[in-house]
Order: sequence, then C-alpha cells, then structure tokens
Amino acid sequence: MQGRPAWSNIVNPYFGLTAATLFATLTASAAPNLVPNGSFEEADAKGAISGWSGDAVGMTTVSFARDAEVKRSGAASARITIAADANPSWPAYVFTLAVQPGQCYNVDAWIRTREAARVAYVATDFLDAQGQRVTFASSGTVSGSTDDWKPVSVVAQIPVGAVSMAVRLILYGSGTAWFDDVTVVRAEAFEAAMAKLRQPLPAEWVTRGTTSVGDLSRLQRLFQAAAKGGRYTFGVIGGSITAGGCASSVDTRYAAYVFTWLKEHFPAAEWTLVNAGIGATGTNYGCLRVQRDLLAKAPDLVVTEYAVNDGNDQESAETYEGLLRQVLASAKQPPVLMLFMMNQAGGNAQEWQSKLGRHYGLPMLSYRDLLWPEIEAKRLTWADISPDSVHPHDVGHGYAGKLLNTLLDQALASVPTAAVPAPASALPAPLLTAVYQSTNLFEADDLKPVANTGWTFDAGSGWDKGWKATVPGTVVEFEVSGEQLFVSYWRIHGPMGRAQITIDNERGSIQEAWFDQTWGGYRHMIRLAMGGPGKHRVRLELLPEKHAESPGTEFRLLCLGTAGK
Ligand SMILES: [Ca+2]
Repeated sequence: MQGRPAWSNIVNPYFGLTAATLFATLTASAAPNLVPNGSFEEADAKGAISGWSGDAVGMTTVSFARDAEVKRSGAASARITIAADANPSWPAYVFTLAVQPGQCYNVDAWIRTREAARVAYVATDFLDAQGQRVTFASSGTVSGSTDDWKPVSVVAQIPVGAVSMAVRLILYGSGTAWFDDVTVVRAEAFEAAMAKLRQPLPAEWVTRGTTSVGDLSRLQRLFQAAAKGGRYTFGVIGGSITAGGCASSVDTRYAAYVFTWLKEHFPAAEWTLVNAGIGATGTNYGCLRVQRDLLAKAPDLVVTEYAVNDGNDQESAETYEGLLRQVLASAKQPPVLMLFMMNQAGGNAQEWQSKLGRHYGLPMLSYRDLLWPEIEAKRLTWADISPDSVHPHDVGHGYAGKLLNTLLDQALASVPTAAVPAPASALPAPLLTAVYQSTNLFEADDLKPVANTGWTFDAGSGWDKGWKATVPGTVVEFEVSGEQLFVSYWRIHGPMGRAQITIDNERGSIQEAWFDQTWGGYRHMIRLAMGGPGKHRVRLELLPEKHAESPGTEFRLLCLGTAGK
C-alpha cells in the first residue's frame, strides 16, 4: 500500500464543506446495508471480527481487536492500535465487495480516537481483476482524542476497470482508533442521474444555455494546430466550483469533461490541465493572480468561472475585464470561454459579465439558463444538482462540463479547410476600463513594511500566510504604486477585530475581520481608489473596537494588490 496523498491536499482549506452532505437527498433510506457485520457484533471462534480482515501492510507495531468496552452500538466495535512509529503506513480493517463500473455507493462510518497522532478515516479502494488498485476515495479524518463518535462518509463511484471495492477502516500514525456502524449503500437515484448525463443534452437546453457562440476563430485555430499534434495546456480559473466543490473526485469536475473532450478529439496532441480555481474569491483577486496562477503556464484554451462569486455590477465587471484582457493578450492568444454558474436562487452575475463577453466576441455558456427553467418547471430540483446553496455535485458539474463541450463540438464542426489567421495583436478598446489589465500582487511574504510598530509576519499554513496584529494601536505601513489598491484580509467567525486603512493619510476605511457565518473563513478583498497614479503610502492600524460577538481583536492582512500606473 503506497501513494496516498498528503492530507492538506484532500481537505480544501478554502471552503468549509465536506463530502458528508453529498447525495444525502439522493440516497433512498430503504436501501440495504451491503456490509454484513458493519457493527462488529459477530466474532469468530478466536474472538476476531467476522467478515473483516486486519491488514497490517507490513507494520509490526499495529494490533487489531474486537473491542467490547468502547462501542457506539450493540456490544462491540473494531479497534486498531499502533505503537509509536516514525514511518507509519495505512493499516486497516478491510471488507471487500464485488462492484461494477458506473455504480455509486454511500459509505458511512463512525470513528473515535485516542491520542491519534495523525488521522483515522475510511477509504474505498477500487480494485481490478488482478487486485491492483485503480483509484480510491477517502472520507474526512478524525485526529487526537475525541470525546464522542464522529461520523465520516465516502461517496464511492466505481471507475472503469474496477471489479471490487475494498472498504478500509484506516489508522495512519500512532494511537488508537475505534470504528463502528459501517454502512455501504447503493445510491441508485444518483446512478440514474449520472446515467441520464451520459445522454446528449436536449437541443432546446443547449440553445438556451448558449448565451453567445461568439467568435470561434481562436478555437478553430487551436483545433487546426492540435490536429497535427504538439503540447497544449487547458486552463480554468474561477472560484470554489472551479476548484472542485462539491464534485466527489477530480474526474467529475466540469473541467475534467472538457479535458476529456480535448484528449478524445485530438489524440495526437498532448494535453495538460491547469486548475487555477480558488474558493471564495472573485475577479478582484483573479485579475491580480491570473498571471501567476494561470498565464505563467501559457494556456492554449481558458475557461473563466466567476458568475457566482462576483457581484452583478460594474465594479466587478471592471476587474473581470482586466482578467479577460490579460488572458486574451497572453502569449498563446488563447480562446476564452465564459461559464456562468448560479446559486440556489437562480442568481448570478451574467447580466454584467455577458456585456464583456459580447464586447470581446467570447463564447458564453450559462449553466443557469440551461437548468433553471427545469427547476422552475419542477422537472428538476436544486438537490438534483447541488448538496448546498451554491456548489454543484457530480451531476451539476456534469451538466456544466457537457454544456461547455457542446460549444467545442460546434467550433470543431465549423473549422474551415483554409488556415485560420492569428488574432489581431492589439485588443479592442476596453468596454469599461483597461486599468485592471496591468496589476501587481504582493502576497504577505512579498510585503516589506516601511514602518511597523507591532505587526508580525505569520507563515500560517501557507495558504493563509499574513501580517498579523492583535494589540490595538499597532500600525504597519507599506509603499505601493498604482491607481487602485486591493487589500485582502482573513474574515472568520473567531477572535477577530477591526483595522483602519488609510492611503497617504487620507481616505480612511474601517475593515471588519469578524464574520457572522460559521462555514469557514475566507479571503475578503476590498478595492480602494488611491487618488491618482504613482507612489502611495498604505497604513493599517489595529483598532480597539470590535464586533460585540468577537472574543478578540486579531487582524490578518493576506495580500495587497495594485492596478494601473
Ligand atoms: Ca457495534
């Protein structure tokens, strides 16, 4: 057993959602549990758990036992104990069942831990006829010492090539973990929804979901080149939907549908996917980071997804225009497809964003217009496509991916025999402004204060590195150049305070780092006019005032950005 990734790569730090809520609404409660001894009540003649085997994966410091003292239900649970070990592996209680590709299972279990140095969790390994692992899926994890049982779940979609699924109750690292009440249930309603997705989208849906076909010449030029082979990069940039929420795997995200389409239609070419999605961020951060996160990889084709995270207003459209201009003018002059997702109310920012798409002749696809009429007509429910208020699960991602692919089909069918000329080197005049085409991003570790009376750099977990203050009255100052300033700071339901931001000792703005929602923290970003081009001094002072419900006064500056000259 090898090759399980680091946990920080699985638990997305940018949004607080887990797979636990996935498909809850699609699971028939009457479906039978396919694990015969999931409560570990039955023991064999030697007292070991019937039907399950302990897989030590070569470790000598692991022990397995049926525990009659600690149990969530009935008379016993399954216990794994690992003595201190510097090189842990993934020992597990294992139950294997026969499966078929295309099936979907909800796997649920309860875990308790005591002094678990790393993590306990449940994984499903999908095995081929030779017993080799094709791929796997993992639940959330439990660590340390818990007071009570914690539920975990895995959505197991059986991939092509798998003939069996091994349900593994894993303790990784030293300590003790108990497992009880393991259930494995077929999610047949979900399977039916995914089967329907394998059919072509109805023509009427595609028509209304295609906001604009746009100018296909950049796509046609790419297709002419890719037909001859070579290396190409497909990039997506956007918020948490692009980052993957709430798809159950990398392969079921909307970007994967497009990626698969490209590989199938241009087998002579070598394709790479760059996913530049970051949850809870809009085009304000997007226009600052697009160079670093996407254009540095020289993409040949780009999809942008910001219709949920951006406001439907001119301020957001201005930064979106800056992002689009940077992509369109980048080295490969890539085609750009704009994707408009939606929230649970059928809302999005496509009214303002489509003005940009029309101005630049971009293909635009609307998931909202594809599916919202079905929801309004009650032929589809929101729960059929999403487990929360925004993020699509696999079915929703599938619809978005397939909608994008209908546009690619259309472009491919219309590729002319003569070579399509390169786009004009100069972009059209801006619709709103070109200020955000020229940006600079200074993440916390790039920021060098020119004055500081008590703010400290905190490397955090990397993604939340910042300049932090907790003592009211402390001041930090930075020197920047440009016409517009972006300030990003961490907002969370925690001990957070307020800071006053001034530019050149004017234009004071008070920012609140306390967040009333409990789903997690996010990178809040504001934009402030700096009063003209050139150099400016930005000053942050931690204030003594705070929100009444906040237990502290912390402020965490994540980055500064500038736009314009
Ligand atoms: Ca039990």
